[in-house]
Amino acid sequence: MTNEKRRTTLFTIVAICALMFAVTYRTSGLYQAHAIAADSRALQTRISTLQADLRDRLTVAARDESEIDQVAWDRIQREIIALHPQFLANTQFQWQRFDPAARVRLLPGADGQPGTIDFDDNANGVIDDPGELGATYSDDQCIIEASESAPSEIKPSVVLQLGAYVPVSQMTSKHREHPDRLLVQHQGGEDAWSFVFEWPAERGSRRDKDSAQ
Ligand SMILES: [Ca+2]
Ligand SMILES: [Ca+2]
Repeated sequence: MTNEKRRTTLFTIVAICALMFAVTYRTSGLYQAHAIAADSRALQTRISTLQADLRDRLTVAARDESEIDQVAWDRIQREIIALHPQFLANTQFQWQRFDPAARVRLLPGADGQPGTIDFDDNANGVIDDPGELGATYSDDQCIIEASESAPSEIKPSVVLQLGAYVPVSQMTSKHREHPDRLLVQHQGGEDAWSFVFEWPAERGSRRDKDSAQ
């Protein structure tokens, strides 16, 4: 075999290998994309089933009892968890109520200083001035204080707005316009998802706000 023929053969082999690698890589990518899409659909289906079960039990409880109190809500949670024991492992339920005077407050976070400690977050020539509160990438915190709770004494802090949902235990009176809602949050080893479920649905919009992640 001449050198020219050897080069041609080698080039052909390399080209075929590259083509096979590209096809394999592409097929693998498509397979992964399909698998992710299938997992997402399966999760959404399970969340929809969970929401339907929640709605059914809340409807029955509301029909049989004048008010869904903490005892009834605890019972409903136990029933729902018994229906979906594995799916609801590491899942938290929280009944929330709108508090028009709740304070959404910014705090300086664990480092105790606005923004990042010892850093001029807002580039105004002053390190850790109050204007840095809430700086991006810092450890500053945004918290919600129910109107029935005492204001934070941590300084500096700023109230960004009034009005937010708080745990029902911190807000006794129902709001006329905003229905109560259930916050369901799951944090598993490999997955995390959450959704908000308004109740009673007929008092507000009947949408469930899902955010499967
Ligand atoms: Ca800070
Ligand atoms: Ca500054």
